[in-house]
Parts: sequence; structure tokens; C-alpha cells
Amino acid sequence: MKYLDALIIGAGFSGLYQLHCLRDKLKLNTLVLEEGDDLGGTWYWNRYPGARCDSESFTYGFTFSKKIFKKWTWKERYPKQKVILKYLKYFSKEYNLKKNIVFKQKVISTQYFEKENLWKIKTNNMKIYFAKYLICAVGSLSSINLPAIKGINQFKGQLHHSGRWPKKNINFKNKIVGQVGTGSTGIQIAPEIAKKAKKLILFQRSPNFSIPARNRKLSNTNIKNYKKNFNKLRSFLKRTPGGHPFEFPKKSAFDFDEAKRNLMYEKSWQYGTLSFRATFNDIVKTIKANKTAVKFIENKIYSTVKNREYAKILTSFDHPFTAKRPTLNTNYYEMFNKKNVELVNLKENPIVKITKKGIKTKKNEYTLDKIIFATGFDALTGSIEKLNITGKKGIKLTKYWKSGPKSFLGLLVPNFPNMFIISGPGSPSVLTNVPVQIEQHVEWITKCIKFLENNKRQSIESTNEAAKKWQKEITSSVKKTLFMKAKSSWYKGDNIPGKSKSFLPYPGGMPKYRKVCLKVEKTNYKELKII
Ligand code: N01
Repeated sequence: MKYLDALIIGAGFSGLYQLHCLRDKLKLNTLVLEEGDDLGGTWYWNRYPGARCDSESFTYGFTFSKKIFKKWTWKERYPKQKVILKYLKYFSKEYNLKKNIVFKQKVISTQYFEKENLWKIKTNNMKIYFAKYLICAVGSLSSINLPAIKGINQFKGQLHHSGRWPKKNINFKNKIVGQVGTGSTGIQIAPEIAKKAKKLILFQRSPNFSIPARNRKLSNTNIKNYKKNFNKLRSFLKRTPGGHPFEFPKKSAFDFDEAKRNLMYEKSWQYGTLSFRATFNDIVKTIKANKTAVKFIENKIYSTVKNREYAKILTSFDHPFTAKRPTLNTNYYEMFNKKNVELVNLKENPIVKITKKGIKTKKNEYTLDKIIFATGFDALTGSIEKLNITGKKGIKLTKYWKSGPKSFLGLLVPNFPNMFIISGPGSPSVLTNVPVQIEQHVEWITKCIKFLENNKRQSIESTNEAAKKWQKEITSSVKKTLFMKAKSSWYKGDNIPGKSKSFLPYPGGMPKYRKVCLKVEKTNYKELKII
């Protein structure tokens, strides 16, 4: 049994920075519990072939310290999973963080004791910790979604989910591989498997929009420049809605004739990055402008994929561009020109079951050596709910969130005092370049705890009114976007059977969100319940 000031769950970007802030700045007795056997969070688990971040490397890290920023060198435009892990290890070493992290500790329950004002945290090793502050730094995309397809346990070959990829190398040579899922992950894995496997059969339910990443090595001049411009970059990333290094222009798609518009799309297409959506200011706002981007992307797919039937399947979009998370790719569409790649349209030919030998669809049976599920996550709420959290008066978080997550700013939840969530539901989180959001959350939490400690307060908690008001803000913000036009999207919880259907992240953009958070802090958290 151990008594702590603060206990953090998760040793990814957010847990590591939070540990540094609470332990080194506030001098609190702080500990991190981590399920994995090393740090890294999302980047520890997602070690599938082709795993790479699609934010540009020099923006995908901490910016609170010039020294930390400058000492580390990103060598490619987009960092590989292994490189991100190295970066986090570098960060951890700089602040000697590992000494306050306990690995292989899966939290199985957490409970708040009102009289003692303590959280009790239990792990799978039956270790028990008590802490005044509980910080959930468990990541928005950590709880995997392995669909409950009939017969899934029958398969005799190897079956893997991208989000729990084994450490041991998987050999695809001379193998027939089935892959289910074509989101950001699936689009990265497939071209890598296709390079090695005898055959890759890709099972697509809905096509995703994908823009060429155009990864490359950074030149010495690139590296020198991004380091030199640290101050500018840091303030720029704080100004943009998604914490990315691009802004939306003033120009509408209709300020230009079709020929000029397509030239501008072409320029963005050749440039790569997630900034394609910011070619014009109205792509993400109006269906009419959005359709011009969709048409351009469809034409690109038709001009790349030689098999007309495949091109048709890959362009059978059921949502506007950006209504679901757009993806970046390296040779994804080109891959369909390989002889060893087959595309199955699950919309016309759905999976019926998984058998001992492979996947049986309505029309065929596919014999496979391996099945890869790139089927995503129980996003934003899944990893928090798995902590089995009980708040005041025995209130269970899972029950409290049954009809949708309720929180204030995604940071605090009514009835769960002194519990903070980093990048949780109700915050911009997955709609941003995540480290930018994480940094803002960690700093807000640190200042809040400092306020409580300096003023000798016991606890802070969101009121029901504050959480309701915030939910209204999310609902009204999302109306100004195209997100709700997607028939089915994990942003709305559609991918998990039985999950409540509400828009999960805050869609109003980082600058607006930052302003609200700052106001709460500057007014001494007066709309919250402080004891
Ligand atoms: O997961 P997804 P992901 N039968 O949910 C399909 C981040 N990320 O792991 O669209 C058949 O997006 C599903 O089909 P549909 C990023 O934020 C970042 O790819 O629901 N298919 C879809 O095709 C991203 O958005 C990076 O019809 C089923 C796929 O599986 C988020 O993580 C890299 C199915 C799931 O796509 C999640 O991405 C990777 C079923 N039963 C991820 N169930 C980078 O930074 C689901 N699908 C680069």
C-alpha cells in the first residue's frame, strides 16, 4: 500500500509530461502506473508495419522547453513509430522520469473515498495505491476494437489487431494475408504487407479519403530552419485550430474557376500533409465546396488505380471529405496495381463469419494464413471506462456516461472529485495534432492543482451545470461542421455496438478552447465546486 499526492495512469506523451510537471514543478509525491513494459503509450502498442505519425515531425513533440526542442533532431518529415518511442525515451531521460514509473501495472479499479478525500487504485498485481489526485493519461485511442465477428476464435492461423501488435516480427513472406479495416492504420499497413506477402486480400467496409503523405528525409537546411524558428513555430501551433502548422485561407473554393481550383488542389496534393483540407476555407464547412475536393480526389484515384472495379470500390464514399478522419498514405492507391493485391467490397459482400481457415463472406470463402484487424478503437471513452472508476456515493463512471460522456472541458467530471482526464471526451483531442493539446491540458491541470494546494483546498469537481453547459457548446459547435454528415464514424461512437451516439471530441478548435480554459483558470475556477 502506498500513499501519494498524485497518481497518473499511463506513460505516453501525456503521462510523462504530467509527471514532470507535478513532481518537478509542484514537488508532489507522484507516481505513474503503466500497463506496458515500457513507456510510449499509443506508440508503444501501435508498432505495426508502416506505423508512422501523420503530423509533421517537428510539430509532434513538446514545445514547453526550447532546450528539449532543440536538443532533439527529427530526420524525416513524418516520424516512424520507433523514432517517436526514441523521442519519448529521450524526454524521459532528460528529466529522469522512469524512476517514478511502475511498468506492467494494469489498473483494474479506482475508487474515490469521500471522507478521506483519497482515490484508491488497484492493479492486476493486487498492488494498492492511495492518492489525492488521479490523472487519467490513458490516451484517446488505446482501447482496441476487435469486432465480435462470429467464429473469430476459430481461426487456426495468426490473428492480430494493429493496436496490440506483437513485439516479435511477423513473417508475411509467402503468406496469404487478409486485412480488415481501411482507416488511418489500415492504409499504412496494407502497402507494407503487400510488399512481402504472397497475397494480400483487403476487406473494405467503407473507403476513406487519403492524401499522399510525401514523406522525405529532412535536409540539414530544413533541420536548421525548424530549430531556428522555434519561437515562431510554438506560437503558430497555438494559433491554428488543430495545432498543425497550417492555417485556413480566406479564399473559398468558389473564388476560382474549375481549372484554377484544380490547379490549387494539385499543388496541395503534391505538397502532401493534412493541409490538403485547408486548400480553401470552406472545404470543411459546406457540402458544395467539399464536393469539389471529393471530385478531385476521386479523379486522382481513377487515374492511379488501373482496375476500374477497384477504383469504383475505393471511391464509393459515404461521407464528405474530413467528416471522418482523413488519412495520409504512401503508395496506398498504387498498391492496387500489384498482382498480389485483391480488394473485397464488404458493402456488397459482407463477412458472414470467420472459419478455421479464413474469412467467409456472403459470396466467397477466403483461405488465409493470417488475419490483420485494423479496425480501430473504442475511442475517447473506452480506455477511461476500462479503469473501472467509482466516484462519490458509489457512482460508476460507466453508468454515469451511459448516455454519453459528461464532463467540463473534457477535463473534469461531476461526482468524480480531483480526477482529471487528459485528452478525454469533450476536449479537442483527436481533432488536433495531439501533443499540442496534451501540453495545454497538462499545464492547465498543473495550474489547477497548484491553486488547490496553495489555497489549502481539498478537492475540485465539475458541477452538473458546468458539464451541461459544456455539452451544449459541443453540440452547437458541431453544427457548424460537416462531422455529423458521416453516416458512421468513431467520432460519434458509431463503431462500437451499444455505445451512446454523441459527438465525442470538442470541435470548436484549439484557440477557442484554450481561451475558455484560460478564463476558468483566471477566474479561480469559480464555476466549479471547490472544497
Ligand atoms: O481506426 P478507424 P484506425 N468489419 O476506426 C473498419 C489515429 N491514427 O486504427 O469505416 C469490417 O479509423 C472500419 O470501417 P468503417 C487517427 O486519429 C493515427 O485506422 O467503419 N470493417 C475502418 O475502415 C485515426 O483516425 C495515425 O466502415 C470494420 C477501420 O476498420 C485513429 O487513430 C495512424 C469493422 C477502422 O478505422 C483510428 O484509426 C493510425 C468490421 N466489423 C491511426 N469494424 C497516424 O498518425 C471496423 N472496420 C498516422
